[in-house]
Amino acid sequence: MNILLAFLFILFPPEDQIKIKDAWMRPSSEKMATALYFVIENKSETADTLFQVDSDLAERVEIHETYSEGEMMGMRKVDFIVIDGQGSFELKPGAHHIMLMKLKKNINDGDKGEFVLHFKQAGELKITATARKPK
Ligand SMILES: [Cu+2]
Repeated sequence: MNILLAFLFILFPPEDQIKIKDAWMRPSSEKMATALYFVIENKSETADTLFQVDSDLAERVEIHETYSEGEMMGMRKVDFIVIDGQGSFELKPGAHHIMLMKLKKNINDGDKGEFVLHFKQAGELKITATARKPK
């Protein structure tokens, strides 16, 4: 029985090495920008890297971090986010986020948007985010 289970495990490796939780975005307007947030959970032993996010909602999508320099707060593009093996990473207001620039349409409270996340190990992952105001 155990041999059979091991065999099945090889044939069908668990798909959700990466789990995305609580995906949400801020309501915004056409031509403006907004941010997408979610929690990444890495169930695998190996570290993984998020390096690209695609969306039909915006003309440009970038991974951003928030930084402070003295009294000044700003945000800037980063090339990737690393999630440790058996670790998690939270994108949230005031920290890392996915920046959606030049929105192609209004995003209203309750609207849903689809995104494709690209990970080095886990590959492509499709997620749905709901628009809501920050809690
Ligand atoms: Cu930003």
